[in-house]
Amino acid sequence: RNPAKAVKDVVESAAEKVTDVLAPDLPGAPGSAAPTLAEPTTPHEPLPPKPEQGAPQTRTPTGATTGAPATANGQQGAFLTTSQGARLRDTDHSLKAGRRGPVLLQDHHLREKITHFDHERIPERVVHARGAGAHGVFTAYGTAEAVTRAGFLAKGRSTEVFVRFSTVLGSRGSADTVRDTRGFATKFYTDEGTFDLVGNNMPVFFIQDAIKFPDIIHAGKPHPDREIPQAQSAHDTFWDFVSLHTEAQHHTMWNMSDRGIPRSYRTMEGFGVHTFRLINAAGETVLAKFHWKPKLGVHSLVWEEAQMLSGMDPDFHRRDLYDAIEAGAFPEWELGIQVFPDTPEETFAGIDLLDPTKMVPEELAEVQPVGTLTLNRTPTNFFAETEQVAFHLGHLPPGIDVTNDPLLQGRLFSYVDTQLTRLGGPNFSQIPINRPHAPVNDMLRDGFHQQAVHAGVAPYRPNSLDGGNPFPAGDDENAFVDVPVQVAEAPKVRANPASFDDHFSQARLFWLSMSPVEQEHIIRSYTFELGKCYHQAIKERQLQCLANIDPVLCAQVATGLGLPAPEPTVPLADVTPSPALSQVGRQWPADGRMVGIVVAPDSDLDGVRAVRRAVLAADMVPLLIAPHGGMIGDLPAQRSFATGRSVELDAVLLAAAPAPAPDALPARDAKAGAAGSGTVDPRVLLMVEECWRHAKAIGAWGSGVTVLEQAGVAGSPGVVTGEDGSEVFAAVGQLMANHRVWERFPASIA
Ligand code: HDE
Repeated sequence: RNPAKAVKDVVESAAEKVTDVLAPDLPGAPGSAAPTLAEPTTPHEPLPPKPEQGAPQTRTPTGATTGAPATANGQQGAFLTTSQGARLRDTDHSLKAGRRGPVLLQDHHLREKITHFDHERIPERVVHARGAGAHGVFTAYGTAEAVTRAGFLAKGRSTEVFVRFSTVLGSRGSADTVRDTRGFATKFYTDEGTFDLVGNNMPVFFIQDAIKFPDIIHAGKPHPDREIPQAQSAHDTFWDFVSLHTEAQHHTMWNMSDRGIPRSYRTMEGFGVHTFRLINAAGETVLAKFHWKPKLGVHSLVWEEAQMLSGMDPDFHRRDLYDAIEAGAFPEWELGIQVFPDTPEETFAGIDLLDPTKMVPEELAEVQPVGTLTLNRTPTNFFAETEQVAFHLGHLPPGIDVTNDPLLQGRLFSYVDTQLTRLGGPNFSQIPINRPHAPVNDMLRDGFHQQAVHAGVAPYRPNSLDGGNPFPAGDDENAFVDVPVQVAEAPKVRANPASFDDHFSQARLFWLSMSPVEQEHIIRSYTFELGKCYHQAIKERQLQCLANIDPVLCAQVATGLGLPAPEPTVPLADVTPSPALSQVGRQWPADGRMVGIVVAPDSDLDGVRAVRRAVLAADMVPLLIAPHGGMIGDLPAQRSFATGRSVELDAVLLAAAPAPAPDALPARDAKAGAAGSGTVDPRVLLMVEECWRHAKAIGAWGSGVTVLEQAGVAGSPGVVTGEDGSEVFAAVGQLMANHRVWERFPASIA
């Protein structure tokens, strides 16, 4: 399947459908004689799931059957029933003693319906509550075969996957575009047992030891007294903790960078963070770190855009993911591994591989591609799949093992434990989305919500009553290997290795690897977040941390806060920057990008049609924005000036200079009475101003050029004009491959 062509077909057919819906001879259309849509009265079977949207399969036999269909989907037959299958006549009225009388206690249908509703909500995840998931497939290149025996990484092997992306701090209903770390958790349903790679979009973590996890999360979550702010790190308790517990400084730097506000899940990198141990067929081991590389490149929002989106479209990332998949523009990532020799020191190039606050720059250890992940199916039911999916680091196939990273070790305990409360008991792996696709023959029995009807009498080993079943796998029968790593003869201590004491060198490495524009964004986010704190002592303490990372960074933030910049208290680390960490200076495919085209009835509609075709041919998505909804000539308006806003767009093209529509608010300049202004709808001017501020490409032709002049952006970088719309779009498309018109951002420290 050619995703590029698929997007084009879907977008074109969607545009046709818009036209169809608006055609007057369809039911419900204005002027149509046809009846409006009504509830059907003839009984029929439930509607089938959307095409290609079946629930996850299971290959796990559940033992003896009770007679219920193995693939029961919860909805069968034409008639409404109770949960026990008794048909019902009425679900709209309670059973009452007379039409005006009291409701009777005996109304068992009412009580069943309300009781179930009362318990529909389950506890949200204590962290990563807000998320979006999708199904897909992972196909291996075979390049990892030399270092791991994991079958799903063997050449050409395809494995079904479910991925859940998330923010960390916010509640389940919080906005997608807040400044935060993003979760990137992947469940590989391998035929040797499920493998969960439960990573983030940043390669390092706040803390080195799992015992500090409740502390960092309590500090980041809303204040316990007033429960504000929601899904933000810009508050006193967060900065109190990270400035005291300085091992958090490296991760905090990533949060304050553009990585904290991704443009899309599709443009995020993913990292396993910890170092894992891989075992090959010969029993040899290496240490390895996992990386996900997005095919569309790493791309972020700008802070004002992110803030506006939190109000305009709190579901921005979720919608983007689903829209892309449903349009056939399947998001793709390449899985890569950094491989290190498995030495007793567990270090590489002087970097302690067990310290999760440290990364290994790609320039020192290349990320070797091992396969491609393609997300190609949205969930059928959010709760059943995205909400009930349960990841766990201990879900490991033969060929992948853990290391002694103390953060990883604590996580091995936490993830099953949390499901006991969240999913109500120990049988969560029987929930459809969590069912392994490998045969399961465990000896776990009973417990809340047991779904299986296990056969046999001997769920223990050894036994003779069940014929000895289940049997342990022999050496050559691909069992999980616990690598017999030598454990040091050492006293029990609550202490870290000395290398864990370096808290600033990699934060400095990250800072020095950024382009001037990215550094400016980092300065602004520290200034914003610390500016939201009330306690002076916390701001001063964080400034001290910044001084230990880089005096220029510290001085700039101090100026913004109106505080003196302290001197470093530790020697500044001598580090080599890693250019791979910067998002600037590279070109990426612009597939799936949104191009707004502002049109009006007097636009050159043939020109607009040609531009629309050119946008589709470039695998981007054209959005026609017009003074009103409905049709502009024979073209459907997808947004009106009332519903469209710049933050949804990656670039804007102006094919008109529309006069203020009746629903427009008075123009700012018109109020001031400025000469020559006020002839363009102020919402169009605002759109252009915002696109300019957010460093997006802008193009105009014909009367559209007037808009650029009135918005005061004509002639500036990344603003293209011409006689012909298609030529203007060609130039804009080139600019979009850079992601932003970077030179438009001020870079005060350049
Ligand atoms: Fe998690 N984490 N975590 N975490 N984590 C959870 O598990 C925890 C950490 C990550 O989409 C919880 O099922 C501890 C690092 C993701 O369902 C919980 C520690 C990384 C998700 C938990 C960490 C992550 C979680 C909450 C410190 C990146 C969402 C609900 C030792 C490598 C998975 C749940 C999803 C979720 C505990 C640190 C990633 C409570 C104790 C480091 C992506 O078990």
